Amino acid sequence: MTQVQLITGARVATMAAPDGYGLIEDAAIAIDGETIAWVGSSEDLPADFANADPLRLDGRLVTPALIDCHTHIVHGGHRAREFEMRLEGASYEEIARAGGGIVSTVEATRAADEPTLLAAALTRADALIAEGVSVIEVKSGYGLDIETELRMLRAARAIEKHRPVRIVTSFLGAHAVPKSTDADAYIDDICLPALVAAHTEGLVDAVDGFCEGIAFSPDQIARVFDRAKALGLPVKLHAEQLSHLGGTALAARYHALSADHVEYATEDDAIALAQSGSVAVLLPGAFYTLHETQKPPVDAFRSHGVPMAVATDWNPGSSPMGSLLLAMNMACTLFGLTPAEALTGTTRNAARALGLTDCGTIAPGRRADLAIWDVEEPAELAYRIGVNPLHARIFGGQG
Ligand code: DI6
Ligand code: FE
Repeated sequence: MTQVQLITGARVATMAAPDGYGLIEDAAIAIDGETIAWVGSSEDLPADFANADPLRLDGRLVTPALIDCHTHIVHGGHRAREFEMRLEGASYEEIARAGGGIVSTVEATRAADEPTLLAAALTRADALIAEGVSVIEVKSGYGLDIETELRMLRAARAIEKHRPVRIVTSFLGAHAVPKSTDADAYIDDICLPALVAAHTEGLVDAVDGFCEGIAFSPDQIARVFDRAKALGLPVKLHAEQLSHLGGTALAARYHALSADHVEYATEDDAIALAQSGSVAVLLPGAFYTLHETQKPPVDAFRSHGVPMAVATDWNPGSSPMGSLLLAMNMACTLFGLTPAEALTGTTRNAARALGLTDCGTIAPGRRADLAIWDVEEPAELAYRIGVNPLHARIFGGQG
């Protein structure tokens, strides 16, 4: 990789304006080390940034590099049989209650050592990086015992030692109740000690949970969140995915970074998220895979000013989807986002959903994490299905 210092002849979607793309025509971007030093119209480029050998882009579009703010890319095995069962008529909940679903991935993940988990995760990270992704959030939650939860998080952290990408971890011990265990006992005896051990090892950037009839109640999640707060960790929640249980309101009470899925969220939930400053993370891959019909309340999010992000939710059960561009397309076609909202959702608002303030827009002082696309219009990124127009990616100033 080579150091890039000046980009010229670009069409830049800064994503830094309050609405829309923040487009600059015939733009230049000056980079100092890992950081954006200047962005603007080429004719205004200060003389000190002039460079005899710029990277000339011939009108290509530059956006912030994409951010996938909700994934489960560290896991063992796959669930193709479950896919078949659903097509034969079984529901996600029925499969979960019959011992399939998340619990079957738990078995495969427990059986995998760290190098095996890492190798599979690197393949998945590569698919995202190939689409211009620079930050990937990765969750635990397929261990459900202390040792495997820690192993998953170690594998997640190791990704960035092997690839030019930034990893943000979430501890998701409260993801499912292990077979023949009581949910409350699991929280006390395994989930909370695992969280403390993982935090002590520096493996946790945020704490997540699955608040659902087939997983944990709001009261149980609240106990996990209380421990997170005591450790000084931010929280987020899988909330209102399959039913309305009050997870979104709970997340808002804890000033969560985000509430994710939120298909069954109400207008009151939207108001609560707006007041807490939490991001609504939309996951159309799970909605599509599970043949869901209840759409997230996008109009209420808009009217109450809730920032919306879009992510893959890449996991082996409800969203075996390795394309963030496809998630953007689905967020538009299935949930009615505009292409500008979808791109905001995988850049600026995705950074916010991870509590990151140094990326997600193209502005002086932000990290030089950029995606260069062979497209004319920013809307093209969400428009095509299964087409990857990435020309190049710059990560921390290196291209
Ligand atoms: N909701 C999801 O979409 C994933 N986890 C969750 O809580 C699904 C995980 C899986 O089915 O393996
Ligand atoms: Fe998820």
